[in-house]
Amino acid sequence: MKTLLRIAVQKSGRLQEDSLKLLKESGLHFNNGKDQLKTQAENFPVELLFLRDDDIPQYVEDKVADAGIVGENVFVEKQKNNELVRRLGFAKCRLSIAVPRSENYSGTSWLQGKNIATSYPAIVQSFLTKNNIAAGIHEISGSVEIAPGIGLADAICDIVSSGSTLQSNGLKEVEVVMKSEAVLIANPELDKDKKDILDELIFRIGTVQTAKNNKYILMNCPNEAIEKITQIIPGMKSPTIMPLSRPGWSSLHSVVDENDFWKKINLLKSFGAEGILVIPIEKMIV
Ligand code: PRT
Ligand code: ZN
Repeated sequence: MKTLLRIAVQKSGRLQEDSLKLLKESGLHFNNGKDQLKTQAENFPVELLFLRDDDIPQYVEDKVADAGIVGENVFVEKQKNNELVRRLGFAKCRLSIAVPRSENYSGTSWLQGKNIATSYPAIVQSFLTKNNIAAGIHEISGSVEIAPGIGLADAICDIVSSGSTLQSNGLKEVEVVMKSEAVLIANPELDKDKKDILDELIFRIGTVQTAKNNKYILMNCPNEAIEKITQIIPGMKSPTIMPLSRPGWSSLHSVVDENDFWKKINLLKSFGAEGILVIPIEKMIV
């Protein structure tokens, strides 16, 4: 029987859409009809299992799934026999301690002897231990942000993204305990066939991520500017240069890092570049 790598993804929630999108961009074709428990890719030896995110690390440890996509916060909290094989760059957030806005928070010593409500007791305990603080941990599974308001705890430790949930509950963020993003985890003891499939998938994810961080850029420029432009956007090896029918001008094609792009654009214009086009890249193999 053909080996399939079983990958657990969130059944519904914040991670689901981007997880499936990344797998599709990595070239996997599958149907993900609503309420399906599992589905098999048509063109790649992968089966997807749809599960609650909190259960995924345990299933990966038990080899019910071979790999999974979860928030790093869940991976760290569960402390299962899982290996982090790739950061995926979406669902970015932080796990932070927040206290009522009226409190005069002076530093971690403020937490001494207090009660902290959280869904992440293991992460909070290790933060407290590291900071030599003895505090109570009150584990609750949802609506953590209301705990101080109803007298259940003095502080909370919860996921923060924009900060608006804290804001609307009269809380302020005082310590970032960890930063998180979606991660691909796997059982560390996969057999060779499964490991080969996982490695191929990781390679493909890499090409998608590299492509996302880069843009294809085209522009017209005076010939005397080619050298200066080449120095700031060298591309993968060197830019492609084609003469324009207008004497003294060329069309220059290159690849530019998305993060550098805005910094470089004014420089390119100052060198005389015109008609600059920036185009997304689908896959990039370096
Ligand atoms: O049903 P299931 O158990 O699978 O899902 P879930 O409800 O446990 O998780 P879900 O879908 O809410 O989140 C999945 C993962 O997304 C989390 O484990 C994080 O890694 C990541 N993530 C990214 C977030 C957020 N951003 C986020 N903003 N998870 C939760 N939130 C919540 C947070 O709990 C708080 O209530 O959003 C609120 C804060 O958001 P802001 O923007 O108001 O600060
Ligand atoms: Zn969950």
